[in-house]
Amino acid sequence: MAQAVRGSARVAVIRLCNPPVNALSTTTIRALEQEVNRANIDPTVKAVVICGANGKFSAGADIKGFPNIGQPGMASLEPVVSLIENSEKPMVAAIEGMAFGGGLEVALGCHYRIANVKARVGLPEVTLGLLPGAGGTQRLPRLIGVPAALDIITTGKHVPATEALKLGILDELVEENTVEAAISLAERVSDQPLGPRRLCLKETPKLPNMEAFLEEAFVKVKKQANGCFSPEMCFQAIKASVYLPFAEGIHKERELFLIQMFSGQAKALQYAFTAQRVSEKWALPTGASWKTAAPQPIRKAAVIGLGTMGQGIVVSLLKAKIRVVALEQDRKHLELARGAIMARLERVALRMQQNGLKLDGYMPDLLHFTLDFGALKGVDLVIEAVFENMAVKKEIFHKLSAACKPEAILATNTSYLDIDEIASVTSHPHQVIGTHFFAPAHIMPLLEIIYGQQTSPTVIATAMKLSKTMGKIGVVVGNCFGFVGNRMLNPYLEQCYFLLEDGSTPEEVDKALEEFGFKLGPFRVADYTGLDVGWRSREGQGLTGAKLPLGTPPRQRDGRRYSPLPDILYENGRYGQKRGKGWYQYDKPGGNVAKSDPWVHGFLSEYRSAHRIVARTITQDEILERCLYSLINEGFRILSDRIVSLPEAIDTIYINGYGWPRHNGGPMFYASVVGLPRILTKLQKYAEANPDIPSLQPSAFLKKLVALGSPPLKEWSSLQGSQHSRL
Ligand code: HSC
Repeated sequence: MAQAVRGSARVAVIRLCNPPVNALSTTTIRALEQEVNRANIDPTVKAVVICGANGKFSAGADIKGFPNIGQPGMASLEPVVSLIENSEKPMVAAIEGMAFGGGLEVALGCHYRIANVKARVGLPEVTLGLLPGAGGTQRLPRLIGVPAALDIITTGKHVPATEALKLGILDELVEENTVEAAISLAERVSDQPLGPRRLCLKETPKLPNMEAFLEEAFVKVKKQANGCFSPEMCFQAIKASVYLPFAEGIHKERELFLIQMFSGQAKALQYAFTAQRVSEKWALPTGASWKTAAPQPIRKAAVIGLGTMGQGIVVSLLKAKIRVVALEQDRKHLELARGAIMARLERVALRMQQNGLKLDGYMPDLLHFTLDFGALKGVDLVIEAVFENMAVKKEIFHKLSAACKPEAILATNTSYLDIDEIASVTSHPHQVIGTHFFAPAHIMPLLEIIYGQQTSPTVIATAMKLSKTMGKIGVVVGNCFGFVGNRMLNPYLEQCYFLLEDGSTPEEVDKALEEFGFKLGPFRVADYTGLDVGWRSREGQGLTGAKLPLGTPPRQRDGRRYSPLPDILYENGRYGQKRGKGWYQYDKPGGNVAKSDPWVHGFLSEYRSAHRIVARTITQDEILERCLYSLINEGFRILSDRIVSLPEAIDTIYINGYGWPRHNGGPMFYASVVGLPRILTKLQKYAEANPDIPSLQPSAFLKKLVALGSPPLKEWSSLQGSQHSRL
């Protein structure tokens, strides 16, 4: 609801009120329209301030109402924005918290915009597969020019108020009492002419080389979009603001908005938005949940093991203003880590400044380096980030159990090891939890939070709260080898290697998956992260070639097919980019421009001849089906094992931690779009042709869903069995 509140003798205040974020639902839009009309005809009102309840202007159109768009009775926002703009009384937007999407469009209809210094503005519709549909694509370029509007609209970025002021989106910033400041601004301008303040009457500023600029910008937008259509559509609408009169531009915007609203990509992107929020609401089969468990405060944390992951975790904690004790095993590693962390902190501070974000305090002041476990006495949380070796981790947790206070949370950054086994060596196993960060840890948004058999709900709630404080997306998952993300990755990677054995090249596999929407294909990712990482993990599990018992037939292990290809490359010194050669070649060690490597092609043909494999041409469809369907199949197994019960959790993990293209909604959503019967049939076909690859055998849960007539994704969790869990 929008409420009218009398602000002063002459200024009416209209407050958008639809908790929690004042989303613009049909009811809110109608109420806003009614209040604007009322103010327009009230002769005692000289000016109007529009603000939002509870310190938030508005997060934009109500996403939950999108399925009803186009249906009778749905309100339209643009006419109300025009009503505001065309009012004969000055309209002032008082922005606190955020003005996003339709919220900012309402503010752009106002004649003046004043904001709190901590507010953020933006047009994030593109991230929902849409474009701003209430005049944003026509008014913003008129206000700040095409280059800046393109940047904001095609990326959907959140713009801090300080930057928005510099760009000219805002007229004034205040530290506090935003609404009062808006009322006094409204009083000051109540007799000023409104014509120059109406964006619909302005022309979009033209650049001298407008056409060339737009051509170049289009190429850039398309490249960055990676197969997602909405940035391209945003571009088209902004272009219309340059060449068409305002009314025609609005018409064009509407036309493009409706095309997008009903597209598959918009559905996938809106699903991804909701899936993330649904996944954050965890609940255990015991009934404990985010509603019942209260988090403990984390004021001081420790990180043990300051390799690349540990360094990133330290930076993430510092960014969240948590004091950190950083511990290494010897002086040499400690000093190396100190240098690397300080350099990262400088880069973070610089980036924050460039983005107009205020730095409260100096991050290094919160950091203490040590070699002494005794320094852990007062910490509320320890995150262990040493290399993946169970014996080493157990030794550390045994020490931690003695060194830390009993209520300290002991977290491990393992990416696949058993949390219960690690917890078993401590005297407080209920305080032990897995926090699986993704590299680079201070940048990647995902945090897999793994609970063990004895982990207490308070500890889970604390890990989730910490994740939010660090600006990450936490997803709670059960304990199994590889948890969710890496467990699903295994069959996918296996297929990538088997495809090379069967006749594909790394380039073909990467191309197929990059065209599907991954930013990098699996072989380019391997070169980037380093082939040594995978090798060490396999070595730890006794799975590298050198560890095979004598006489074991190659490409078979315990009756199952395996591919030694990545081990052979690693053992040939091909570590990836860091060595200048891996699945590709690079101009120098550390180079990042991948070029085809004749050595790799020659090696693959020799390998095939040695194993009497007749190479065949493999289509892009087969590459996609084998890689993606085997990954999805493992997702169904994870659901039936109740490692998570909601497919949304798997999708959130894959989008935010594994580069799955968001506009495809995540693997389980994608499966529901492709159709479960098709996935089952293809898996059956590939499993029959490859009986020694068990991961291709269709999961029992997938078969069950198909037998039930492929119910929609939101019903899957209720079909997993009687012991229903929200995880
Ligand atoms: C738009 O505006 C289209 C317009 O251009 C044209 C429209 C024309 C047609 C109009 C016809 C009607 N709606 O994220 P959090 C909920 S498109 C509904 O956990 P945070 C959210 O689901 C919109 N609900 O909190 C959650 O609910 P739950 C463009 C919304 O502090 C709760 O609020 N705007 C909602 O981490 C808290 O959210 C955007 O894309 C919305 N618009 O982040 C902004 N926004 O408790 C999307 C949030 O039931 N929102 N909710 O789970 C965000 O980015 C984040 O939510 C914030 C807050 C940064 C606002």
